Amino acid sequence: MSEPLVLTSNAGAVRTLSLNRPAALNSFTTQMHAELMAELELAAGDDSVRCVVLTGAGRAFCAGQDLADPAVAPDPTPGAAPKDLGRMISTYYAPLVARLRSMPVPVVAAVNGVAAGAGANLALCCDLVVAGRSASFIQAFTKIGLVPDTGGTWLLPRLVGPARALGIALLGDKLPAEEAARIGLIWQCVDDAALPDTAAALASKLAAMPTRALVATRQAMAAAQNTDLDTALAEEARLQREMGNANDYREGVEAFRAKRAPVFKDR
Ligand code: T3D
Repeated sequence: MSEPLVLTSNAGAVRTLSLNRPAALNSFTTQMHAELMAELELAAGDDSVRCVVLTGAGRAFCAGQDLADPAVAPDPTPGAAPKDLGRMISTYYAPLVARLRSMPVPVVAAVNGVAAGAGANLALCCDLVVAGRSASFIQAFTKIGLVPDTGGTWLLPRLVGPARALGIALLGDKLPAEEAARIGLIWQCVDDAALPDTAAALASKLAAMPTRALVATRQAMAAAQNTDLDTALAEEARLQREMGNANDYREGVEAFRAKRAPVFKDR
């Protein structure tokens, strides 16, 4: 039997998913898409999982679309019909972004090496991105005549502002992890050797927090990017009403008043 293209492991309430095509820098085939989506669905539906970590096996995080895949590689035969890349995006990459952005638990990207093309934006879709110092982010699309996908056009300007976003996307240059952290593209850059422990500690911390409040915070912040202040204030009131009715709020306040650590259970 062939090896899974997404490896899974559990540590307490944290599930780690590792993209596993190291010889091709974990670039996406349709099979890897299917396995990743299936694992994300499993994690989403499993109440014992309170945080997901996404990483890559080997020296890369993910090099984006597998450019050797006959489904997308241009056919060199003169007169051959072009491949429908729009279909690839709407069938695979767009649902992947939607799945990640609607996960019922926080998702941490542990970027262990190069993250290029759709691989870069896959990482940036996650709630917190921590990268090893030797990692880099490359909006490789323009280098091969494409536009950013996997949410890049939406994410980049929101993360680093329109001027930097356009420069990063137009030039497609390698952005080292340290620079990515400095300009606010990612949460943190750490020494390579410290990446696994740093990501694990971050994920354990998130797993022990009130999951519903974390997820509602993600959704509210994303929604507020496209609304006016009055709409954002109304949404905050709606969400706070919802949070106020949940067990985690009662537990949080009780624990604070009793000067003990809270035990959050809602999901
Ligand atoms: O097409 C559609 O469906 C539309 C959707 C598009 C989404 C996208 O992601 S488009 C962008 C696709 N990705 C890229 O353009 C990145 C291509 N890769 C690179 O530019 C470089 O490999 C890296 C900068 C990522 C890393 O460079 P380096 O020097 O560290 O490694 P390398 O030697 O280039 O690659 C190592 C191996 O991985 C090599 O194979 P080999 O020669 O050892 O057998 C290389 O071919 C393979 N590899 C790397 N990236 C890909 C890949 N194989 C297939 N597809 C890749 N994307």
